[in-house]
Amino acid sequence: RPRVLSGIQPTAGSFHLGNYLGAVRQWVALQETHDAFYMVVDLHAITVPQDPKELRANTRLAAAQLLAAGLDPERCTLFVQSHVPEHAQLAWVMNCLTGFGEASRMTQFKDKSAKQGADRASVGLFTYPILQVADILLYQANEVPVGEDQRQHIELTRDLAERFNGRFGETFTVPSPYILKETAKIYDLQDPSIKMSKSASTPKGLINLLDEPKTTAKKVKSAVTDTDTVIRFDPENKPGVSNLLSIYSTLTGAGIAELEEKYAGKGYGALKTDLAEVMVEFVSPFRERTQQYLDDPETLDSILAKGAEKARAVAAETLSRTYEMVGFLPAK
Ligand code: AQP
Repeated sequence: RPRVLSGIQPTAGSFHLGNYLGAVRQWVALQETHDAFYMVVDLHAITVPQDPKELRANTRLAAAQLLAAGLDPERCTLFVQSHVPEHAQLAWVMNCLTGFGEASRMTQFKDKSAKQGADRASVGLFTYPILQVADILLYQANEVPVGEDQRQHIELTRDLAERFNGRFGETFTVPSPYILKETAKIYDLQDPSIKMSKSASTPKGLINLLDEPKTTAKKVKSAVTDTDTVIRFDPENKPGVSNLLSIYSTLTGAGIAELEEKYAGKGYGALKTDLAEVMVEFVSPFRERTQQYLDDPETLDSILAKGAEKARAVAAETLSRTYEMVGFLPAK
């Protein structure tokens, strides 16, 4: 079976619709066909300041949401990144292989550090993509299911894997991004020119999966569209409507053309009312299942402990081979 690896940050509490449609939904599907490793990336979370208590609670909350979304610990390996120390260890080796200029070109760092003020951004935020390289290479992943915003980091992973293999000998699998066109980028409901994101979106533009279903319905109904009335998939000229159609289509399995036909001659109101209903039907059981996992932290922690054990077996082997290739003297 080919292998997949991906991760999600525990920082925001609730996952948002972009996280789910862009990434987690694919994770659930891929556990059927792939040897799948999924993790809650708490090491990445501390690249920006975190409250320790909240970080711990949000890490459990992220794992509970992944299980609620449909990850099955019998079918995939689900773990917390800091439970597998090899991530930080391989990241150091990868840091030493990366050019400063090369790391400086990562657009996510540029965007995020610009928001924080360049002097306040941590070195961790700067090297975040290189930790991500280590995350992926440790598991010899063939594919990495992510949203479009991560494409550049997967490119860096490919470059560094090839560089390492070229310099020290064949060690790492060179991975490919797994990005579904339809859901590669879910847009903000109030400003469809930007991606839906926990840091850039306004509360009204961001669908948090754990919001009250009532709130979710309200946000969908007040989504920004355009002054035209035609319901047509045309991301360039009608980004708001197209975003709603993508979301609707993915959540229900109805094709875009089918939806265009269904709503021909009807107003935006009808589309939004129906989509609000679809969203409520999706988020209500998701919220309940998440709560069930949170109510039983012992079971949750034991799932994560088993996951970490399985992950470490693979990670330790790759790290030990990497150390050998680099020329570190083995400890007796
Ligand atoms: N709007 C989106 N559309 C499609 N995919 C998205 N992803 C995030 N936003 C969208 C994908 O979700 C996965 C997990 O991402 P993350 O752990 O990096 O989450 P994040 O970066 O904290 O999410 P945000 O909201 O994008 O955070 P900020 O505002 O900090 O940048 C990834 O696969 C990502 O591609």
